[in-house]
Amino acid sequence: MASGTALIYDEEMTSHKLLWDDPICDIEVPERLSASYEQLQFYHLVERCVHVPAREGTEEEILLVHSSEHLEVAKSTQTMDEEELKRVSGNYDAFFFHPNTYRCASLAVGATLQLVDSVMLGKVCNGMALVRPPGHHSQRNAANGFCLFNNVAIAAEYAKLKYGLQRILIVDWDVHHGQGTQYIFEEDPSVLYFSWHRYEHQEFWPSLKESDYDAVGLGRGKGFNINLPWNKVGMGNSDYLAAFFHVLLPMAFEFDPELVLVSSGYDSGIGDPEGQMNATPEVFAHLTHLLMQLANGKLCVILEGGYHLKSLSESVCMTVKTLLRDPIPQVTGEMAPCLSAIESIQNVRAAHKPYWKWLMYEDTSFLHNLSTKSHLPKKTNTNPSTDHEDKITNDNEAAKVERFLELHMRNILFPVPPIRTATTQSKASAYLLPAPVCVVKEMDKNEVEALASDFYADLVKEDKTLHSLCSMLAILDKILKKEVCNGIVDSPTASASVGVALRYSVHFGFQRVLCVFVGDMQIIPNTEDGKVLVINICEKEQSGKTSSKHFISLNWKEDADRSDFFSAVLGFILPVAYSYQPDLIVIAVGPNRSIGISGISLLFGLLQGLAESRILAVIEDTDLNLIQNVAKALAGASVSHSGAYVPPTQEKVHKMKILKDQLQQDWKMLQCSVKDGI
Ligand code: X5A
Ligand code: ZN
Repeated sequence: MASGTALIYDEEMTSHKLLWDDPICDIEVPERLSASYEQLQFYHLVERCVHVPAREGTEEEILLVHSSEHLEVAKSTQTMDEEELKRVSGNYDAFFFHPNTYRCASLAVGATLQLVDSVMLGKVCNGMALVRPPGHHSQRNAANGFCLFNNVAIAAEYAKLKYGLQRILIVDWDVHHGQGTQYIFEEDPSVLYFSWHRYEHQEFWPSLKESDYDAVGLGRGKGFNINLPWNKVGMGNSDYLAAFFHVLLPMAFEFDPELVLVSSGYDSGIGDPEGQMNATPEVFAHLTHLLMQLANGKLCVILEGGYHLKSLSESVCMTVKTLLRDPIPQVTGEMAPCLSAIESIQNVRAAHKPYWKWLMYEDTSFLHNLSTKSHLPKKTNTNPSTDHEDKITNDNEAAKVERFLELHMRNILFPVPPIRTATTQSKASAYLLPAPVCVVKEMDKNEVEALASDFYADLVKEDKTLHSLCSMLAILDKILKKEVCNGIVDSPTASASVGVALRYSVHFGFQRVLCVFVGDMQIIPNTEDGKVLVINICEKEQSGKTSSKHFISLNWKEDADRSDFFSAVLGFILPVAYSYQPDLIVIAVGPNRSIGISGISLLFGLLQGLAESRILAVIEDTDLNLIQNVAKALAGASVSHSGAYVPPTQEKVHKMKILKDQLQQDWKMLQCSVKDGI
């Protein structure tokens, strides 16, 4: 299996620059690229990546998407003087030509294709291309919005042609609508295009009707264009994550792409003068990590916008760090999407209901009279949002953001534990090697007694329990001391082990431990102080135990070969987990589990986005295939889920709805519609 992360950067792409005064275009500066690269150097990320050289895109490649007229105009600018360049630039909405623009745009195309080749040929698993000019506004026959050639669209056509791909997902997290990309793939069911964008009821550039949520694609492409318009500025981490949980990810898993391309604009990040949003750099680590669960990890990230140099470069670093599989910093801020975001999410879900099986039984309906619709004429640099308190409204505040980010990054970044996964001499260890694994010596019984006698006396009734505690505690101790990131232990008495693990972690000082039980478990830990949140996934309802804020019972039974658990992971477990913000996760897989291996692998893969990726897996199931898959997921390998997604039955959707209604006041990331419960 491929490993490694490609990084593509060519200094020559900094030569494209604005030669005259133009207040609209003057933010698209060469320093965007050099500052990003320098910050990657500062964090020592460059040397950890596989350096892949850029190349020029060929005319044939550019013509995969663009007209020959457009190509000829672009080529002709190479020999123009400033006056002529200015005149040609004036033919487009927000574009400038420089004599070296054609060369740079051609390198941007070629760099993107080099990245696609590296990933598709298995030289690396994923990667990022730092390119200028950007691409997603560019259309078949026109430059637009700082974009000359549509790098990502060309890459998608190229991948279809060269590698015979049938399903490609494009995720456009730039704050502007990539209308160029939408036009190119509108009728194409083989490319699923997702874009969120600042929209403000069509008042924000490019102010198009077709950027709204009801533009779902045309003809055979119906259902394969997803627009999530933001009608307010100030959207933040929880709004972006809610969009992924409740819109993009379920669609993406049902679509089951063979390759994921990201139109990666960071103007959706805090401090950006265009976006006026509030998302902090670590959210891009989470978005990246979530997308790494698709297409067997084949993820190509291509730079688009991003105009606040500090915000841009820190966000680029968070993205690359995540591609390299470093543990992920906790996302900061209150985990609750704002009302306006929920309204947008509700509307796009309603618009797509006819096209996606997972939405079939969801009771989605349009929200036409948007409560947040502004009737005021738009003024720039005002404060239109009432949902968000600390947004960036002027240059002075943009400088404040710079200082904020300096401090913020120091607070959230932490040293990566030297070893990723710990295990004891066990079934799991064989599968982990030669990954960076530490095989831990069991604690001896006296040590365990000294360490944990306060916690386990009532749980330990047999010698075999004590024995498995020795292994578990040795590993947990290394996780708590940050010597390793995660660990896996097989235990004949998983519930007792978990009971002790939870008490030990809380005793150690952890404030929020998320504990997921899969299968039959006997001992249900005490959750009363809120320091433990239990999600119990079992076949039958536990007698006398109904769900409450910190004990959630999800009755779920999969039919053979039907992984309908995916929708519960994406739409329920993940939102609850992100709302809780755990600092440690314990996952126990017991006997008689009602969930298949792909569901469990997905759970392990996704939950690594939380708790700085600190996970203890306690496995009682003796299925070697299961142990191997969990070990792989913990070691950071991308697990293939292809073809595994099956939408849940009506009965299960109904069951989940009842739980959601009951819990969405406590765990606000569950909210995805306005009429129930808000
Ligand atoms: C790539 C990108 C923005 C164009 C804004 C024009 N373009 N007002 O972010
Ligand atoms: Zn943009």
